[in-house]
Amino acid sequence: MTRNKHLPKVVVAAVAVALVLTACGSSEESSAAPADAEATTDAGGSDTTTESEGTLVAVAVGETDVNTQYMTVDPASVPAGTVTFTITNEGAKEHEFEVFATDVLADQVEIGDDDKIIDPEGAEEIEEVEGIEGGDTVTLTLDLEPGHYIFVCNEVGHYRMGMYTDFTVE
Ligand SMILES: [Cu+2]
Repeated sequence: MTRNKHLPKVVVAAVAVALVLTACGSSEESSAAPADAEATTDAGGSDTTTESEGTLVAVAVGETDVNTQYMTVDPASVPAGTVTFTITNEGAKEHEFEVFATDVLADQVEIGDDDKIIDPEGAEEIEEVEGIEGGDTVTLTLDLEPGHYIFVCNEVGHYRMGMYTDFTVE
């Protein structure tokens, strides 16, 4: 993925979130997903300035063709602490971003009859951002402990078509 073009977007998105939080009344219809995401910053989350973003990670999701989809993450390994994900939907379909803490590798998750994943035994669902529409970019800030994580999109069939990735917190 292109690295450089994500950096300005991160800043813009963070500023946009800060403005929404400050203004506290803007009637933008598109604020649902980012607001949900932002609300989950518990550890150290009292600080809403851009200084609390921590390590920046770029996630891209999209469709390669009708049978193939992707989820990429850069970098795939970060130090423990605050991590801000900028999730860009490069495709046309609606996607989601689910974060699980689990030892199971991203490509080893069982798929159920409904063509969605079955949460791995012992996996802890850390966060879920739904409804990321084509062309949208959302940010998600989490406080992550060391361990192995997987990210998946659990729209019907999307995991099977490749929309998952591993992530490590050192
Ligand atoms: Cu998807």
